[in-house]
Amino acid sequence: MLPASACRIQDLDANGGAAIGREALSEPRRGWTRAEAQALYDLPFPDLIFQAQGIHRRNFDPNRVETASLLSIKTGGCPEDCGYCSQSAKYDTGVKATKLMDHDAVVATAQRARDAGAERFCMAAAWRNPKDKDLDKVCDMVSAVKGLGMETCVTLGMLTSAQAKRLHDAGLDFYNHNVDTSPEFYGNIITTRTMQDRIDTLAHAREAGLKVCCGGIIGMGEQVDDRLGMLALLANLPEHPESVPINMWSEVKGVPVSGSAERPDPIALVRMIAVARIMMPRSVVRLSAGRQYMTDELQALCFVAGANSIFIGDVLLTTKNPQTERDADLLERLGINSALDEARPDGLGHAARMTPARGAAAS
Ligand code: SAM
Ligand code: DTB
Ligand code: SF4
Repeated sequence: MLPASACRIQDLDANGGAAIGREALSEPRRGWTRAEAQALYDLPFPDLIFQAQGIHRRNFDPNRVETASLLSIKTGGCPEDCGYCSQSAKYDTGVKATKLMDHDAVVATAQRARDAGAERFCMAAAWRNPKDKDLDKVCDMVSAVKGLGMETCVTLGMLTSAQAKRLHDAGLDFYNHNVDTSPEFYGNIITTRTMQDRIDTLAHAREAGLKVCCGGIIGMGEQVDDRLGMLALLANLPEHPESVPINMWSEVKGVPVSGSAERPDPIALVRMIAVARIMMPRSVVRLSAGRQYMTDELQALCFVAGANSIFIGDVLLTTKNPQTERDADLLERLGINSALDEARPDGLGHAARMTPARGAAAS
């Protein structure tokens, strides 16, 4: 359980600065209200970024971004009706349903991802929930990927406590299960499972000893209030998720959301990342789907606001992600270190090139 620390928005001074001790601002707390989230969100942009950067620096290396790689191990044909998703069998999106991938093909893909600079491997299946015989196969995949020295994550839909325990015993580090949006907007997007179903699965993952990866999507036609409601929901979970993916809706033709979606204002995205950083100071915030629409400058602002994880690889599940070369180039220009650096064939990532060898004259 998180310590109920005393940090409240009313403890911030008129400029959004910390009127209370710096340490208190870095402590995770629960009991966030939407009004507090809104007050942070409404701060003048420089004050908001200053706050977020301060908290980021007290909890993380500000010049490092985590890299994860995604693989769809079972694509399409899903019985759920998530209105944003290309993989629901309810919509005509052109995505073909496949069977669960072969074990060796998954492990070979993970190995390539590791060699290309991914620290974590996330395996996703388009299921409402896994059948026990499929879970056996996924557990074997998890153990093999863990054996490659990578962090492991899976996202398989709803889990029972016993299934979560089995995944934990197989060596799984993280379970990804998103709340997706605010409780109020949820019913506009999904009707085949409830928000409470999702909270229950998150509790089963936690009880089994798994770390939790939980976030949501913006750009589905929701209001800023819904985005902040989603952040308050995440920040008021019994424990903050260790990873918080913020996805910008990755456009898919043929799904209900495509009628109402409007791509979020870039500044609104940065504000949201900054508020997530302040509300969940020790969570890794992943700038997740939607980076293919973002300029380098927007991504740079998101990193300054506290985002410190990305998916690498040219595809996410069924939609595009920036080319790995573009990501490596961007991080290089920003002087941000990552495992992409370490995976360079010359072994001379940013850190190695900027640090003069001992005894060498700096030029
Ligand atoms: N079927 C499982 C489930 O939904 O729990 C796991 C896979 S599902 C693809 C995982 C998450 O990906 C969803 O909860 C949603 O947040 C995100 N997602 C799916 N389609 C997306 C899209 N088009 N754009 C952005 N995020 C998306
Ligand atoms: C998450 O929050 N984002 C990832 C991962 N968890 C599984 C999924 C993004 C999917 C984007 C749409 C697609 O490529 O189909
Ligand atoms: Fe199925 Fe997951 Fe897509 Fe929903 S988000 S339709 S559960 S694959």
